[in-house]
Amino acid sequence: MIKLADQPTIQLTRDQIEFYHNEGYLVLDKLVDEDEVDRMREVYDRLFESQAGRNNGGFFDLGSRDEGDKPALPQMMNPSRYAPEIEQFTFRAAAAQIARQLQGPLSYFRQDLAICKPPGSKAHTPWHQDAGYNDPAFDYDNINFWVPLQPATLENGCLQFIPKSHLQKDILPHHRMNHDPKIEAIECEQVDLDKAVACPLPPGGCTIHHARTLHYAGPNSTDQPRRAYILEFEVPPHKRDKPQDFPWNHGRDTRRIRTYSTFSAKLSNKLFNLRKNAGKWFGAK
Ligand SMILES: O=C(O)CCC(=O)C(=O)O
Repeated sequence: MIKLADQPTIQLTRDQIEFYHNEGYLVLDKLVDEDEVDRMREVYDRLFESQAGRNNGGFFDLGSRDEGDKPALPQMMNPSRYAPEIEQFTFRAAAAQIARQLQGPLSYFRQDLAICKPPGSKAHTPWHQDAGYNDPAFDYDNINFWVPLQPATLENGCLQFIPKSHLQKDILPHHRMNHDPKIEAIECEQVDLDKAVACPLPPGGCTIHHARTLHYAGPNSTDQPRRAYILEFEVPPHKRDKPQDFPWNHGRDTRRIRTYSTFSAKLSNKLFNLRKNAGKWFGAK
């Protein structure tokens, strides 16, 4: 079983904690050291080169129909599943410490993911609320740590947020990107763009956002990939008195869903989840 590396403590100030709860996001200039970022970048590029997870629905194109071999906006679920050495880096332990300060002692790691915008990619990540992908019968207070492995700028697609958009409990109306049920990404229909705040970051810094905070990332007009490594932390979700309906999730027919539904993918994902939960129950931090 993998044991996470011991970590230096990052203590948020009271102002930072208040800012996160009031605004729905927070910017930290440093989550991990640059040498960790360099080591992580090597692993990351290897994983994207091999399209790890393609056969079980864990690697897909977020922003198009995903019909060819070269996704325009490649996303990988659970990169640490394919490269367990990621758990020896400080990303997860450092983020977990901060997550507990924001979510309380029940906070636990849910998953990691990675979204890479290739050089010159015109693909934007549409405005959305992460909870719009989840079960509409529950309220989620999950948080995402978004860590760039090179500078994140307006030119290569840093994250942008709509402050306070997490305060309203109901998820806003969304649709599948381009109204196309074959595309994974969802897009919000009500965004006040005048309120958008762009958050450029140095490598190894991070933005932290709530599952209801509206966010977006623009295209990458540079000649280098924009690599983002993302960690999600959860507290047990609350069952809503009245479930919402997310019509954008009905009739979804993406390549990811089709791949995910094959017998071998189901088996491999089930085994992965069993191993992950066993780690949680039997003491892996
Ligand atoms: O990296 C991106 O383009 C989008 C990231 C995102 O939507 C998220 O971290 O929730």
